[in-house]
Amino acid sequence: MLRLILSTLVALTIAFVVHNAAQADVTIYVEDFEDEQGNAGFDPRFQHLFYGHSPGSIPLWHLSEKLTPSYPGDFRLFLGSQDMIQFNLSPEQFVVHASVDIRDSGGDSAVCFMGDIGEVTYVYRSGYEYRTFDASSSEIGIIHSILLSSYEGNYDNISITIVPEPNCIASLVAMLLCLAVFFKRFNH
Ligand SMILES: [Ca+2]
Ligand SMILES: [Ca+2]
Repeated sequence: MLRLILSTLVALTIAFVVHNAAQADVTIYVEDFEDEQGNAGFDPRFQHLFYGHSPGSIPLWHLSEKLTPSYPGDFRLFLGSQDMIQFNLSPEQFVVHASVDIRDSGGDSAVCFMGDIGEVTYVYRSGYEYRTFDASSSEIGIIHSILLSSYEGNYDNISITIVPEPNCIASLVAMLLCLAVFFKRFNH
């Protein structure tokens, strides 16, 4: 009977600690293309690198000003230009999920989520309503980049979910399992 109680307690402790560790350490950053004052601006945790041709004086990209609640600040890419986004994170932080809202007023807008073990691409064809596209590490591994490309697309709310180094959680589980074994032996 005592053994059953101890085992149950250990199992509950493991579940509780792992659950709380995972909950506490999950961070979500959202690039909403607005600064603290509601003006157009980039989030320094997202690093943008632009590619593409620029005929004449037409810019490759543009940040929309926040004008009204129905017109939130967003980001536009033109004429097949591309924006390669990477993340300014510490080496112990890993992106396990990413999403982006896309709308398009005249042509195809695409997003490619790139991970350690693969990538996934979505193309949104001429839809004026915002739609969310996402990818997770279960499909493509740890996510390291997001590539946007469009002729006339708007992007908003690029969201990344970050967890600490997987080893931290793994060591914690290992430590608790040792503790469980110890309790079981102690009880024999
Ligand atoms: Ca926004
Ligand atoms: Ca912001």
